[in-house]
Amino acid sequence: MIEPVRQWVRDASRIVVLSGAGMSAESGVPTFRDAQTGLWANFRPEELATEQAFRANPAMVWDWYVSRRRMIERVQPNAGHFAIAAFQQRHPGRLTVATQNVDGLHQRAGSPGVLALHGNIADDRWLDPPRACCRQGPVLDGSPSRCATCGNLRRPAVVWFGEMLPAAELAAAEEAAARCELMLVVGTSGVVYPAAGLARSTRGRVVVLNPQPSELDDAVDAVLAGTAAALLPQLLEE
Ligand code: BJW
Repeated sequence: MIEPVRQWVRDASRIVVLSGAGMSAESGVPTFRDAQTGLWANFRPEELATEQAFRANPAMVWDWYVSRRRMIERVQPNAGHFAIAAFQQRHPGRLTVATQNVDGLHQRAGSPGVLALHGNIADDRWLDPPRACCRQGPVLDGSPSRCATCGNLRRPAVVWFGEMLPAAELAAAEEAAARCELMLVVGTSGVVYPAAGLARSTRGRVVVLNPQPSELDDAVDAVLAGTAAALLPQLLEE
């Protein structure tokens, strides 16, 4: 099946890559719903990646993000990230990356204009709208920094369940999806919306790249059963 998809890549003047956690699995970043270690092994993402979970136990959730940040700093983009970035450099303006990943690996591989739909784990922001008094205090005992005056907490600048995606990135991704001739859906279970909806809304061809079945398989033109680092170089390199 790979040769027809290679031909679709050659024919398409506008391509979208919609990536999920499996994109970074071969860099050593655990996926969400396969993770066997850490908090993901004991909590469902819907229980942990929420404002309510952070407010109920800020130290636990913050500590989990600190450990993930440290892990991500130590890993490198893989052959899949690099194949996408090299294609974009050879064909400026032809391929847009919309990613659910917060790890920054597409950007570190050299992809320009990445649409980071769920934010960036390296950044943080105020939990409540900042007041005049809000100044970042020291990080103590692994707990998030808080304003010494009003107690407002710093939190990771990622998108938790029940929160809006960044409006500009989502609008740009929706426009790219609406206009593309080919969408490569790489390494996502396809259960989280509105990101998964991008694959269902495009009128272009849609191809899933995933070693396991995903929720989107019923809605697409082809499924390539394989990994991101193995398949993307075969599809995108000339
Ligand atoms: C490989 C591989 C290899 C492994 N190569 N592949 C419509 C219907 C139903 C529900 C909703 C809906 N619209 C909105 C909702 C609610 C909710 C939602 O989607 N819920 C569902 C769970 C039912 N969505 C939201 O709340 C979103 N916000 C929103 O809609 O705002 C509007 C609104 C506000 C208020 C009220 C109502 C509406 C926000 C979603 C935020 C998701 N956040 C997280 C955490 C980010 C921060 C962090 O990192 O900590 O994002 S959760 C987690 O899931 C993370 C991921 O980006 C996301 C998707 O996971 P992903 O990437 O698919 O990973 P996995 O692990 O699930 O899958 C990995 C895949 O890789 C697997 O298939 C493997 O086989 C594969 N694989 N190795 C290729 N080598």
